[in-house]
Amino acid sequence: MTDSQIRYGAEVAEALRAGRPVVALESTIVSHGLPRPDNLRVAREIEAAVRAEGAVPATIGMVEGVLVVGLDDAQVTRLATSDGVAKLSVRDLAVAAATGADGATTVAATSAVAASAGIRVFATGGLGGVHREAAQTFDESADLTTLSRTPIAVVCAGVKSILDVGATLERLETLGVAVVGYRSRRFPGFFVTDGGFDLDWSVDSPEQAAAVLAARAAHGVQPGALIVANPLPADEQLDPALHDRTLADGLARLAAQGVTGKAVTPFLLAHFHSATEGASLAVNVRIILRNAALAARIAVAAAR
Ligand code: PSU
Ligand code: MN
Repeated sequence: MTDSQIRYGAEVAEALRAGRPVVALESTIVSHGLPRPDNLRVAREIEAAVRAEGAVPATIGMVEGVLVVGLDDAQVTRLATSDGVAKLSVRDLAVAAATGADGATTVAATSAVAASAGIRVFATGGLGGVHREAAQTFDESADLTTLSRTPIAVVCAGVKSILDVGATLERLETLGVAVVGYRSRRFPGFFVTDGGFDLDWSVDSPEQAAAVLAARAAHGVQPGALIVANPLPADEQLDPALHDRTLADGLARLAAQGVTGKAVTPFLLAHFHSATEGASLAVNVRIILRNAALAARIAVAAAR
């Protein structure tokens, strides 16, 4: 039998004990969301962006069946460069542990593990959500239902337009997940600044985001997550015309090749990165680094 306790990186364990700010980071964007070899470099840059704002990064993933909060550099390298790394949502964690798998955790799995470890802030790129055609396929990311019962702040750039953005926002409302824009009342569309939908609320500082977390904890009423939607500045977004063309082409290829299920998101991301000749990758990296920095500032404010 394998030992299935969660392991903590030494620095993360020490920071959590001392009540110092910690930011959770996911590994699926590293293993499945970004192309090699850039993915490893970016994984390191994300951690550096968290540190630069005074928080400790805790990248979460599974190595040989061991769930780790605070992967070390050798472990991140392994998940970034080896083949056969599984994409782990919450339901997969125990099965992967018992079978000794290497795995990268999605937003759902990362947030659930982070919250259970007492980490209050998590930075990622974009959330999973409701896929187009979901009315036929039922393909809705477990990110949404998991966030409905997971008390953590998730800093992201909204959801990609590869999804049904409006339906995703409706489901977040139904599931009781709070959504606030960061200095914006529009829900961002990941590569593009404006995803096309209004938000009811915004916060204008890391301190205000931390105050939301404090109020939620004090009330003890709402069990779910706080999504802090952090749009790219308009002059840093992917050219919207290029974006729309690439999306239409990617969706057509998806249908033609019959790609379904958990392969859909990685397929479309890879299509964007190759079809835009790296432009979408550069934008993707900027998004993640900005979200990591904001998450760290929120974690610092929440730890005060
Ligand atoms: N959206 C992105 N990039 C990603 C993902 C989502 O823009 O890499 C990853 C995240 O890890 C997210 C997961 O949790 O894909 C959602 O996958 P699915 O739709 O299979 O639940
Ligand atoms: Mn899915």
